[in-house]
Amino acid sequence: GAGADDARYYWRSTEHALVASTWDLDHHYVHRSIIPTLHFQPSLPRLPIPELEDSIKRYMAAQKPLLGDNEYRNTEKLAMTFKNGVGKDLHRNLIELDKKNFHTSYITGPWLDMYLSSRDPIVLNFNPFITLKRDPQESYNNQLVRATNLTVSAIKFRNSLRSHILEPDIYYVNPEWSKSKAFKRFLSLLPTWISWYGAYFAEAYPLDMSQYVHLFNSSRVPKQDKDELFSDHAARHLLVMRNGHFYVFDILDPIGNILHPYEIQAHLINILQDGETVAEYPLGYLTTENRNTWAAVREQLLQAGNEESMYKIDSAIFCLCLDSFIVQNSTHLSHCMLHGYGYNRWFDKSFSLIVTGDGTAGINFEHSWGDGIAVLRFINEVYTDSTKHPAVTPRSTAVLCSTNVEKLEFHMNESIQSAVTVARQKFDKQIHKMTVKPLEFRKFGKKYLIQERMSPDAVFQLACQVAAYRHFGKMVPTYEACSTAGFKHGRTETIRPATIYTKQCAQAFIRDRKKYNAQELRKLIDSCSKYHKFLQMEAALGQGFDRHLFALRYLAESRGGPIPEFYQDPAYQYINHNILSTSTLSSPSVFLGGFGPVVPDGFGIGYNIYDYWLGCNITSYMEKDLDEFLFSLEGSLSDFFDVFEGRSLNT
Ligand code: BUJ
Repeated sequence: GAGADDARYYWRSTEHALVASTWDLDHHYVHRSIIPTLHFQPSLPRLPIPELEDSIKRYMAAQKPLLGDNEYRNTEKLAMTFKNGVGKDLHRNLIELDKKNFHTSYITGPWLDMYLSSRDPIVLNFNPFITLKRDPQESYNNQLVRATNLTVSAIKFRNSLRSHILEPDIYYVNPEWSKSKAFKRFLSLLPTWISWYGAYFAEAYPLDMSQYVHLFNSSRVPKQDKDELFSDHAARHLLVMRNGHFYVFDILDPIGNILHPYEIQAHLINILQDGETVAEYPLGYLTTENRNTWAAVREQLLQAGNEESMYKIDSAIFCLCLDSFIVQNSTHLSHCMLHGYGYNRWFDKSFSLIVTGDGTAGINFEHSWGDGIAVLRFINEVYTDSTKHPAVTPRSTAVLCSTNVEKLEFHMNESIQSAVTVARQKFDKQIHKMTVKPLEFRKFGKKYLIQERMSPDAVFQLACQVAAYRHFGKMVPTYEACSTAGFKHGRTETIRPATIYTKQCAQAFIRDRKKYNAQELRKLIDSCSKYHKFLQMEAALGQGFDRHLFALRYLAESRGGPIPEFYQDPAYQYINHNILSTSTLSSPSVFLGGFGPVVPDGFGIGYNIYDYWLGCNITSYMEKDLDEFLFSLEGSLSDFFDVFEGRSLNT
């Protein structure tokens, strides 16, 4: 391992010397938290298992707007039979099991299993992306400079995490004083078994930090029927992809210090110069395959003598993709980050940092190991650190002294080559079917809605419901992701934004447009907003119904007995066929984000509500429908604006 041996560098300007001399130990961390990273972990509350009675009630309430009277009655009958029979038994079992697994949550195992057992390609179906804003100093967006700076900051994040000096994730209700140093000192003095309560009394909610172990040095490995998560935290190398070629170099020395940024930069220059033409058989395509197909080809790769190279890919700290093209517009950007051209990605990696030719940067992540909150935290820290404390400047071009980059060469045979060709053909076909389009709505944003005493999230969700009602002529199953990271090993719960209130509102805005005045419509929006806020709170507290019913079904399956009739109800299957799959995140460092539809006839809706506007980015396999949906969505939002302003609707 090469350390930061300054004697081996030549500098072209005094600025380099300045940067180099300040490259001391403190530059190995993003910060040094007063509170240790895992301080709250032992005293985090456990994810509650809702009462079965409550879950059934919530389930029936969510079914109501989706079903006709007869279907509803039938579903109700099945639900009652389940609740009083086999469901009761399963629920009791689930509670017993949960008591025996005090270290985790009831959903952790089943949810991970759900991801790892799915045989669908992970690209488009599971991996989301999040794109960073550009560096505010335009010259720092040079691809090499930005890739170096982001990489160094990412490694600093990793070092902080490993040294337990990364600030724990905390959700602050009153950030002013509970974020103060004095309060943090106080919390750090509390013993870990009680620390959570200390924070709780100040309305600061510590979040689960368990997912971060899989952020670095990790990969999903394809296996027949069920994939595995692999990590090797001892590995010190970075994986870099360029035009489908694979390169690795040690980015940490044996005691964990980051290589000198100039050395990292020199390695990246070396890679950029080497990988100029696209690899003949880019193995990255294989990670876009059906998982069983990929698992079989992987076996062949191992047998053909590629064990060491595969290990280097899987154990690398993370994957840096240096793309060779320039981003044209935000649609092109979404395509690039969500799936790229296939050859320059390794979708199995826990995450890949992608930097395009013009220095646009984003993350594509594998979803089984963790959720949006952890990835977003990482992105925020990396963005802030790389822009406030950049490791290299646009003028610092180190003269090459890069001897430690290894290009991975693979032994191929005809069968492997044809597997790559087939994967490529399937991938190309699939991505061409997918459309993605953004929408910016400028008439109002968060500030306006709060002033109108509306929940911003509820208003956006309602706009989707009204648009869907107009588009499909009925209410459709809708999923909104909600984090349950407030609990030990919590993951997510589903909010169901299609409700009897949103149905009534949708009918008023679409079907009975002429019948209501602005005041009446406002009242309808208001009830939707209140109910949505309530559902949101329930979900965040682990009091939804989706995960509970999912876990009971999982238990029934793992017992090997018959699947209860309740789950075979077409209505149960329908509500889980989420035509609208939605997720939001808000962050000052994020420019764009998105994910694929979860059903062939649906939309994947990523959105964010900013202070003075709101935006969303929607994916679909039906281009014409997407255009119409976007048109309706904008129309609904404009209608709401008219209502808020006291104007009657245009007809
Ligand atoms: O629900 C879950 O358990 C996980 C969900 C799954 N699903 C995506 C299917 C809902 N995963 C997440 O929610 C993580 C998603 C991370 C990406 C979110 C993208 C948000 C984009 C906001 C930016 C839009 C701005 C547009 C401006 C024109």
